[in-house]
Amino acid sequence: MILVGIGSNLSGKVGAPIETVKESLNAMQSNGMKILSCSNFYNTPPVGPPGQANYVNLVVRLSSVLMPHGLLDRLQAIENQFERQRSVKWGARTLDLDVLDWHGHMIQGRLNLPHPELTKRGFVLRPLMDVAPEWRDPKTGKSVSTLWNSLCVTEQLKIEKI
Ligand code: A4P
Ligand code: MG
Repeated sequence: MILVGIGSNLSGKVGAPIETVKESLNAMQSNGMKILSCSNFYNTPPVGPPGQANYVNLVVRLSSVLMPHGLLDRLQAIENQFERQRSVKWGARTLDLDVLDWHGHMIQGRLNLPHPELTKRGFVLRPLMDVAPEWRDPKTGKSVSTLWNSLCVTEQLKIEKI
């Protein structure tokens, strides 16, 4: 399965983060990605430099004939279309589209798969459970619910369904 994580915490040309993420779904559909299912939307506290607004986070499950790097290129083009600036690592952004998994492949380089931070992040694991409860981390074989349950309860409670 192909899984993409979506995040936004900065208003852009189409409006507030929630509008940007909705529009990004249309852009993905027009760029060779068929959205099979979409998670709930979550309000999540920022991981990274302080002083940023909360994020809207979600995960989509896709079907696509695009190969992993082709998919990354299209996703980055969509980020740019929504005025994504790349200045501060983990800084505030209008749109972030991360490839979380591409059919269980493990790759290192310009594209790292599975996404290296995925297993520690409540803002990814919670929506991932909505769209792919059967998903397992290709590296460790751990299920998404096991990974979610290994986060502390205070972290889990910060991930609020919108
Ligand atoms: N890259 C490598 N692997 C991947 C992948 N699997 N998916 C490369 C997407 N990109 C991948 O990413 C930097 C480079 O990573 C890309 O050029 C690509 O070649 P970027 O999006 O330009 O910069 P970044 O997002 O600041 O860095 P990074 O390391 O991708 O950060 P993350 O992991 O995306 O985290 N807090 C909350 N609550 N919610 C969020 O969504 N997101 C981040 C960003 C931080 N804190 C957050 C959230
Ligand atoms: Mg990113």
